[in-house]
Amino acid sequence: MVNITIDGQQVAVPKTSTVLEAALSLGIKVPTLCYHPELRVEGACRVCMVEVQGARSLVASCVYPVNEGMVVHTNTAAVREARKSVVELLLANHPTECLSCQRNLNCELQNIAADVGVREIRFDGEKKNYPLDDKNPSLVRDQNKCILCGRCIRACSERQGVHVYSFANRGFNTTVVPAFSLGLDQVACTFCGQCAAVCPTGAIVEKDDTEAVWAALSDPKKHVIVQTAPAVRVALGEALDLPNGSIVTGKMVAALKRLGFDKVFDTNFSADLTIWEEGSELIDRLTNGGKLPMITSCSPGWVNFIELKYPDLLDHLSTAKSPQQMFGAVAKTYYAEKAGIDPKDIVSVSIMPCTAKKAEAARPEMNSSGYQDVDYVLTTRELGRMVRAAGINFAKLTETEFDAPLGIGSGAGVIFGATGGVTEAALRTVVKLVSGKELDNIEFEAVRGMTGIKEASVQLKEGLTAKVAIAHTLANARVMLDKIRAGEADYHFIEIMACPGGCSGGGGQPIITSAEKRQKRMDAIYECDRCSEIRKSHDNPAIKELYDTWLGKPLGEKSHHLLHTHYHK
Ligand code: HC1
Repeated sequence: MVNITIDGQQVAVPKTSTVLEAALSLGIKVPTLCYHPELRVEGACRVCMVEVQGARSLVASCVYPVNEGMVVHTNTAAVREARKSVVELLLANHPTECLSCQRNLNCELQNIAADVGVREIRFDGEKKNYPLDDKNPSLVRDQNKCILCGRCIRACSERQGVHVYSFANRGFNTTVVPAFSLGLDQVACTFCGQCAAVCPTGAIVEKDDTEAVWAALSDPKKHVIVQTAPAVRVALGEALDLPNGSIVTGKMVAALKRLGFDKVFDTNFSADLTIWEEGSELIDRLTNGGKLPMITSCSPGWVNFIELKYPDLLDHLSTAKSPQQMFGAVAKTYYAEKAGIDPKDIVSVSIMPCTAKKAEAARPEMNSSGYQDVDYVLTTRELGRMVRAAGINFAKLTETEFDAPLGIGSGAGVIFGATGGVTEAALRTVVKLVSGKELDNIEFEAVRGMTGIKEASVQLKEGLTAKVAIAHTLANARVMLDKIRAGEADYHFIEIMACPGGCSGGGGQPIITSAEKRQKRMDAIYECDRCSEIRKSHDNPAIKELYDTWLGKPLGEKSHHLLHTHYHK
């Protein structure tokens, strides 16, 4: 440990700490922009400058290491002036369209400008005039709002191992761009949205589909239904001024009804359906010599990644569609028939924690109902904005139940939203299907938690043990796929989710900047499971009815047509 003094307070910190980390440990707020606690430090923006006694000039605290006996001042006239100048220089060529920016009131640059006391833009610099990169279904990049912090570059390369972005050019012309300045639709982008999740400004945001949904809601000829993903219920509250990790399932349903949706359904329903189909596929591969390890296919950022980077391994992917797309196909066929509504009049909306879900819904093959199965995908952030626009006092809403039958889901369905959850949900059902016995303990602690790659062995029945692995983030997916290529992956089943922590850390969730906050969402997901009346997918009565009255059996002909898909090399 090293002893240092910051603003007159003494503190002992690990000798590998930076001055910023030491200050934060004392609760001293130092403004930062290029710094992100989960990414490598860069020291690019200089807004975190502090005074270190004996140093020749002010130092960037995010990269400056502590030393024994160091004395630091974070609040001197020189520090305040320097930080203000840095922010003023950033604003000199930044568009002044805060009021119409998607990140208005949620922009780190805006907040810091307010904190350091910028009251006028003293330097009226040359503005940039780059075209919008908006030709893909998921993300919009506006380089004019980019402050060159490099957080998107680091998230895409370190966290995701995808390496779409890099710096280009010099001086005033420096930009952050995909290769050859191409649009995201023309490069190997997975649309996971982790770049948007770390962007401090409105330079990378989700494509906003709220106007199209408002239009559908005000069209009296349309029957507008909505499904809500497992991880939305533990994060939407954050967008509406409730504490991080609040479980807002009932309020979310109430808000969606207030917005005018005709039916509010739950993606947990189709997560249970996925378990039936994917679990049966696993058993089929285990017993009939199919390709192993079988890998989950519900995270669309992950599916894009394997298609783009490891197409030779595509036959490892389960052919089961994601719960979002199973829901879409069932809604415009089974539900339409049951409710006596022409599917052409149904508008199917989903609320997802994920930007890649927009691209998934737009895939040309996702039309097994004869129509686009899911018409619009909104992120958790977009739903938050709609609730605000409607003037709904979210905190005061009375909790409301999902509609039946597509709103009936199990605890196994809800844990899809946390890394390890799909595996745990699958094991709860596969053990029953293989052994005929119900599990005594359905909570598989070994597959839970934030470790990047987890492994476990589970006895399915006497003499048959399944070896499973779980990876979250695409950088960890890469490790797993390299292992398969090298013939070193002796697993039967692998779960891969593109985002850190699984969908709870999705690129469309309210923006958070710490692993602790993500953990709170995960804890909330497991709490939702513990409180569920039904905890295993095979106990969901609405799914039983779906098979008994309409689908037939898992992996049957109708299932094959509606619930399974193929991939692109
Ligand atoms: Fe997910 Fe899934 S868990 S992919 O993260 O399988 O987005 O929440 O809805 O489809 O169920 C996302 C979450 C989500 C699907 C389910």
